[in-house]
Amino acid sequence: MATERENHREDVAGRANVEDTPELLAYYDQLEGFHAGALWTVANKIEPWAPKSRSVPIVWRYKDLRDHVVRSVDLVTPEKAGRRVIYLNNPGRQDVAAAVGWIYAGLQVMNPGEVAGAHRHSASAIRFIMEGRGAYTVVDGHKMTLGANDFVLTPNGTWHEHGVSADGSLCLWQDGLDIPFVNAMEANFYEVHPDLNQAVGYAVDDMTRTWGNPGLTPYGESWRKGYSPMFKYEWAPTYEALTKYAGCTDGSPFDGVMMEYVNPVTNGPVMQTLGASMQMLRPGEHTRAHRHTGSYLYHVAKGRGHSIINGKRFDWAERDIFCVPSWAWHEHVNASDREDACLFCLNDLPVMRALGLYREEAFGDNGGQQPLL
Ligand code: GTQ
Repeated sequence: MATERENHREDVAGRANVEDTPELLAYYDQLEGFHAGALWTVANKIEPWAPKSRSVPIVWRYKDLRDHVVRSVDLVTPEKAGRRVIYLNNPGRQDVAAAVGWIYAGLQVMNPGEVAGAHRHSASAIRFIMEGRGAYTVVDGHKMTLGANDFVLTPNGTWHEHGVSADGSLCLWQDGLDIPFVNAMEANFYEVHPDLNQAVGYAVDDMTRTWGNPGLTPYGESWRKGYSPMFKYEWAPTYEALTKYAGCTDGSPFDGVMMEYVNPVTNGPVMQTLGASMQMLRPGEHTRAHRHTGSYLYHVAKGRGHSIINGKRFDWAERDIFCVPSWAWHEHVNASDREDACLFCLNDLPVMRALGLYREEAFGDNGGQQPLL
């Protein structure tokens, strides 16, 4: 395992260490003219000792952003904007519009009675409901009603549209998509629904009612698509599951009591490219620091506390969103001695695991990083 010191040493045997000479510089110019280059001029950059994320750890505070997001309601219509969204723009990832790594995220807002038309794309999406009554999403003709902390999937290639019923209230939610990843793969297609809105063809919430029953699967039904048929995961059963599990486990020293959302047919991730989990930090809990590959976007579903990411402290409260870039040290602290805190996490772990790129490491034995700030 490369240490931090080794990461900065590029002059070791076996690593590129060629000094520029006028002759070499002229040679590089010549190669460039033929769209070629000498590997030793880039080798140490393109083959780092350990992952070097360009993403910056950030917390997006809801108290700072909410009013700005709501302002967009007066500025643009969903018809004109397609999706009325303010996206999270990581300073290290502006070129690909990512919140962290290859994950895009945004805050979408909708008034009662508004609808954002149906479309489909190669990117997969989730939405995590933040506030409001009456929000719904339609996925391939299945309508899902959505409340706070519910989490809904719109997988790769599915038609989807969002709206708020006329008797609802102003709704805000977090979108999370693998747009930057699919663009990096140069595989993104996009299509608008010919009728602009889909016909609802099933009983409301049928997919969760069919596939979302603990320990039971519908007799005689089959599902072979690459994503979960349980399009919506509700907050109440999620919190109940965490509470039950917390009653009989010590949890992980690094993550507290954590559960992954799964495809009930495979027990694997909810979609092929995006995974999600919810973790409970018990009152006063301070997790041990570790790091792993993959990009992680946390949404504070409940409570308040802070996380130390690469030595820097980030305070968070309910509805704040923060990111942990690949291979960044991180530990979480629940600030309350009485209440638990819950963190929803969207990540690209399914990609890391499927491609054999997942790796993790604990931070020594001292139980935590020393915050620099
Ligand atoms: O709702 O389908 O924030 O396609 C960005 C792109 C949301 C969506 C976003 C999208 C959507």
